[in-house]
Amino acid sequence: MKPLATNMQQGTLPRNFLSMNLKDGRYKQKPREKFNRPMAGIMSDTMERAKQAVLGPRESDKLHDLAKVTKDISPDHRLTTDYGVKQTTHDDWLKVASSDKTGPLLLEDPLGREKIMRFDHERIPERVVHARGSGAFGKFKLLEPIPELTMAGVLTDTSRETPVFVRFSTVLGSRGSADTVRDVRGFATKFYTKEGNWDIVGNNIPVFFIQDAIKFPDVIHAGKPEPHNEVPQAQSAHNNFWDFQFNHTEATHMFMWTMSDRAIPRSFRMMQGFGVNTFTLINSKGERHFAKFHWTPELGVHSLVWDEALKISGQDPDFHRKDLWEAIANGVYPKWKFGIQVIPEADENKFDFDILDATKVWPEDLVPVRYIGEMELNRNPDEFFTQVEQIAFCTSHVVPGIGFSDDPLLQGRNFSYFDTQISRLGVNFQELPINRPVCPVMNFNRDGALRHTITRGTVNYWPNRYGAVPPATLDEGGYLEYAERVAGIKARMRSAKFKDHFSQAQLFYNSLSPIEKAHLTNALAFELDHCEDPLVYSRMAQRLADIDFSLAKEVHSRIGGDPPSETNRRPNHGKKAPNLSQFDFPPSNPTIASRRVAILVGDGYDHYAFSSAYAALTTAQAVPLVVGTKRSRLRAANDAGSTEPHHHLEGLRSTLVDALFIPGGTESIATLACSGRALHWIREAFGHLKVIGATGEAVSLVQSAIGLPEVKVSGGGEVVECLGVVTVREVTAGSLKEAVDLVKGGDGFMERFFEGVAAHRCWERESQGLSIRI
Ligand code: HDE
Repeated sequence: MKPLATNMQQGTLPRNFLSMNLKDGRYKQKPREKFNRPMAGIMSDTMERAKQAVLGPRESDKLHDLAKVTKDISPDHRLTTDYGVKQTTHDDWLKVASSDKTGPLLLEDPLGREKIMRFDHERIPERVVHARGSGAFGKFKLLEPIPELTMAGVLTDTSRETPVFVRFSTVLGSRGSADTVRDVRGFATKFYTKEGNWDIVGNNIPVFFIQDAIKFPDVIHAGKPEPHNEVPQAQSAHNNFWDFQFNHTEATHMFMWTMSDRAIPRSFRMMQGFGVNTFTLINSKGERHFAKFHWTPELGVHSLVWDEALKISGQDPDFHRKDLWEAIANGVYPKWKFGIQVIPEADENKFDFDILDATKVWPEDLVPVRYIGEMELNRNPDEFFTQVEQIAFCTSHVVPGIGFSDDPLLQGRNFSYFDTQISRLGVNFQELPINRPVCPVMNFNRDGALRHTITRGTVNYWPNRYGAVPPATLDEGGYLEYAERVAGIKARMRSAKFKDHFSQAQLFYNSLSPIEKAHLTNALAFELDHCEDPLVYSRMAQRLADIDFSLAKEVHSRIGGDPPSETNRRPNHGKKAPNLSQFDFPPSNPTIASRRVAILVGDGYDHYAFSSAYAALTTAQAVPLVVGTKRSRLRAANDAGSTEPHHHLEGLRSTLVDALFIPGGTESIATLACSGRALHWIREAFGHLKVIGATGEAVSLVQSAIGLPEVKVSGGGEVVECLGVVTVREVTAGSLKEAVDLVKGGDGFMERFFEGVAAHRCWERESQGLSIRI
């Protein structure tokens, strides 16, 4: 983002506007970092941050650790080979040549060979799933200790700040696929605790497709591109995925979640995270409880709308990656509350579902979530490959006080993650800087490809004549293996309760709001429309009748095929549970910080309205993006100022912003009114339920672009808000300046506009059937 000052210098601000804002320390503006920074910017910024990493008191143990291996590039450095010898060129292979003839290249050239051969081997295998992702550093703070449940220091010591790294991802797509596809999102957290690394390798959906790990290759093969032609990329909308869903009934609950809006999040920062599997907590008395882990975002849970998600996949495939980066760079750090659900060991069999079944939630009316901590992400990576790509999570990484359960999915995962890291990164993957614990590591694991720790001493085995590296006692913090009594027959089977595959699919569907149900119906109709085999989509319509017959009928009417039979259907039990609908998770503090707001202008725009809105948005830590009829400098009406837009109308699309503001100005509005693209901007933003603000002449432009008599607009100096369209025709100082108080519910133009932006979307438009005209 351009710094506030640049725009401020461009014209005269409304009197008292800035002084009033900036006196209020709450909205002190942090310097903005442009996403595509020039090289010089990167160097000085990285150097500064690396310096801070070494010296600064705010940096964590992990960042101190990383600083030891972090280098900065600078103009003071000179080019060398990897073996350290200075070189005189970046550009020319050693060759037999003269000034008038270029001859053959010499194999002798160590610089040329090193450069090309290093490049040839730059790629490592991408993750078999979750290949596409991005991540950030942060900290975890415990707010309420739980020593009665666990002895884990990270969950008992409130004086600690535990460094974390979080990687978010999609599941099905390859590393270069688009961010906004319909898919589950990974939410994997590595806690660098004083007792070793603890990884919660979770998703943004609380259940999974399968109950037993042995089914994982099948569910993934079915979802990935089909084997004969390798299409489609990063999509579940194809025959094989839905064929599997029909034949594998335990996936029913999960596919209902992936067809819901949870699978198209607005931002990684606006998703929940779930450990999914059942873990255990062990206290210092050796008592054990079953536990599930939850992350709940402070910003609330919000999604894209499907048409928007589809378009963003083409318009900005890095949308989520940039969103996370931009928010952190702008100092608007995303936060999540950390919660636990706990069931005492003695109550394991008291529920009508098996608490070790990962296709089931623990309904929150039966087992409430207790929020005990919070996590903040506050630092972008320095280098993507060595941090986001090389981070290696393992569900088996737990610390004393945290353990596994007999959840058959978790048990299999504990094997799989360690195995996959060995093939992806090599046997010494835990030595990589991003994976190294912040506590001492010592054992007799040795050698292997790319070992780089040098361990001195004459023995590498136990027991040894020196008694070197003895095991830790429990008092010294040794991991306590919970002495679980296990009895049974050796057999390939699951407990009886695992056989119920439909009750919670119904519970989830029943708990959604009407809008979410409509979106889920649309998603199923979209996906099954992409299946060419009538057997696949006809069977799926019948399967939906096991969840809800009206849903099955509606989807069938859109996709065709054999109609679902009413006689064979499973009755819907009608029960609901709290906190399954994402509407149950509004923001804890409504804010417009980090929301992207486009300001549409042409030459002759109303400078007063423009600069008031720009300043108010900046002060509120939103991201104002000036979108002009062209990107070269535009002048305001009466030469009151000028602005250099961030984008032109073709360069940025309405899909990439959260809201739209259009200041008046006769000439500017006349130009915008003649531009099909500008009209599409307004219609599309309206169709995607985004809040639109307009002042002066822009009011009529918005009115005619939308063309709906239901949308009432201002006729004079009064501020009118109708269906998320906020207008004032006669702009006075009074109508704009209240913006500082943001979402406090006043009557000023900016307050009403901000309220709408903070609410994410105007759902009323959709419930009135006014949004599907694009
Ligand atoms: Fe994963 N999963 N998974 N998974 N998973 C991987 O590990 C696997 C499952 C999840 O950002 C792989 O490092 C099996 C559930 C995330 O690096 C692999 C089973 C949940 C990530 C693997 C599951 C997840 C992975 C691929 C069934 C939600 C990305 C690369 C038993 C709780 C982590 C890698 C990152 C990654 C195996 C099921 C979440 C192959 C066998 C359930 C967030 O090891």
